[in-house]
Amino acid sequence: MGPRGRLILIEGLDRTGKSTQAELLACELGSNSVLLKFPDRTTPVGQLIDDYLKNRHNPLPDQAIHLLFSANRWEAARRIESALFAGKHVILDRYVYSGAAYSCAKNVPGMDMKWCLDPERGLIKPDFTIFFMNNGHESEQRAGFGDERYETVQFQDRVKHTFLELFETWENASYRENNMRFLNVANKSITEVALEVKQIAEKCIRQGQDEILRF
Ligand code: Z5A
Ligand code: MG
Repeated sequence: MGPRGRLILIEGLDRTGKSTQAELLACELGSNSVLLKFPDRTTPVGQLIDDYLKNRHNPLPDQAIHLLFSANRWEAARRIESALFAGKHVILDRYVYSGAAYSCAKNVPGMDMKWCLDPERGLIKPDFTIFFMNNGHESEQRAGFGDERYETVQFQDRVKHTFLELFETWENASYRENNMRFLNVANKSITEVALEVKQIAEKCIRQGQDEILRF
């Protein structure tokens, strides 16, 4: 059996170009890669999530939608594992960190970070996470901002702080140092960001690692 594929996550703040770059990276890696976007709106669970995000008056409780986002990842868990063991690189567009950061930023009593992370325990952890950041409020100038439920400047500010708290307090230092990179994409063209992402991904692939990490 050949070496297993790498699990590479592109995470980050809203409208920072995650989907654009995840697609470009998957193209770059070609048929030896699989691209998965979360939420995956094509599954039955994903359709409930899509309704929730598009309909601001959907009465689903915060706890229930949080668990649906997590279930949407569990739906894909076996597919991810099989692809990795078949030697394919799996590129993720958002994942567990978005799940915890958006829900926790709602400040719902009882839904603290631990509560938000608990349903994710056991999911495969990315071999490498690239986190896209920008300066201030560039995201809201980008196409489509404001179309869905969480897309307000005020909420995005809270999400940004929650992401940082999540990495500083809940992620271990070794993962932060060796398996993560914060990438400032402010004022960079799509091509410039793509080149940086490609270099990071190639390094991760070269380094290799047999052991599967888990949340
Ligand atoms: N959510 C959650 O609550 N819990 C969870 O567990 C998960 C998600 C997984 C929908 O997610 C919502 O679900 C999201 C988080 C929450 N809520 N919010 N906010 P989604 O992933 O479906 O969200 P989206 O609608 O795809 O937006 P996005 O992911 O934030 O956008 P993006 O992928 O970062 O950006 P993009 O689509 O690649 O690019 C946006 C535009 O900018 C587009 O017109 C590009 O052409 C342009 N672009 C991209 N890069 C550049 C550069 N470098 N320069 C100039 N313009 C650029
Ligand atoms: Mg996206």
